[in-house]
Amino acid sequence: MEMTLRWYGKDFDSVTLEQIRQIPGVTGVITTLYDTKPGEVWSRERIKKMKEEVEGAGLHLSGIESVNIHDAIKIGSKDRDTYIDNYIETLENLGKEDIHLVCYNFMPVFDWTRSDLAKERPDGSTVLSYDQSKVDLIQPEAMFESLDSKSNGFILPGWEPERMERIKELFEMYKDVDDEKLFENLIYFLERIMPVCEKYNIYMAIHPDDPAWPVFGLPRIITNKENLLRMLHAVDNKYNGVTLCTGSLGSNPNNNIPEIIRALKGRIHFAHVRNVVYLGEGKFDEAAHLSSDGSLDMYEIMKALHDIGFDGPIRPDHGRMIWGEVAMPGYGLYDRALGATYLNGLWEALEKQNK
Ligand code: DNO
Repeated sequence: MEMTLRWYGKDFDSVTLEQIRQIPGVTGVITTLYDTKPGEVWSRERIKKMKEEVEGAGLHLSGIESVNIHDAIKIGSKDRDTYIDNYIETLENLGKEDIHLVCYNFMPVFDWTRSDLAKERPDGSTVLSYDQSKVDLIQPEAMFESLDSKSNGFILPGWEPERMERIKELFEMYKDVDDEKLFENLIYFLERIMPVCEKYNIYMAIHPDDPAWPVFGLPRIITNKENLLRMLHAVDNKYNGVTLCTGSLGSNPNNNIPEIIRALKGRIHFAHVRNVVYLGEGKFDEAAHLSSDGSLDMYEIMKALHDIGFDGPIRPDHGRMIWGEVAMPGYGLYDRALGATYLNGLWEALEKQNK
């Protein structure tokens, strides 16, 4: 296991590589070229520069989150092959620069969705929160405006303004795409990219849908154990793998995360570990990483990862906003550093117990 932190790049993140380097036990960074658009080819020069910057700070570039997928690929429109060709070129350039992990998602239109970016908890910290009954009352455009106005001036991943400008058009394009169609389009994409992944040893790690159910009537297919296994079996290649995100899967209490981890043995290439407080159907708050602060048992989760021999990058996920920090919601330094330290502590205990 390699403990990492997500970093958006110095033009987009309030956290610096120097700060990340000082979190005990964090040796890697998961990053991206945040100003590229889905469908664009990432040049080898830019990838090289990004890698040098991370390595220059004494850290390892452990993987990319995300290389986003153009909607044409998800919709399966006529021009999808052009965008898949571009994606393949990006993968080639990453491979040539010795980068071997790519996290992506296959959620239509939006990436993750929340109804509140700064819900106050009793201790005065603020967290991201979701309430389906609130989401049911708003239109996607209004949702974007409300999230954008509360993002502390940061561009939220998956909620880029350019994408939101086209929101009506995008919904229209998805009108004939149901779960099965979306699944077929995912498989088509994976089959086309597997040869380049094999050639350059690039592990693809799909991120689960967040929350783990359809939002705004759009299909969502990476939501539970059955769907994850279906997708892994459909393209039964070790390079077709998963980002095990405990918070996304954990938004649905029917998902037993340790059981899912065991079922996905060998195909989890990246782990996002965080806690959520389940508040009733379609309703949850994010929480500190500690088991006692939320509904998930972090010891059992780390134990399952340890038991299956997980050896990929792991990262604390969304943190609470604490100690007056102003940062991208979910991505401040302080609470994620606490999370990393806690997860490292659990891991050390598991290692020693199993010696
Ligand atoms: C949210 C993240 C997601 C994730 C993408 C992966 O904070 O977990 O935005 O990076 O879904 O493509």
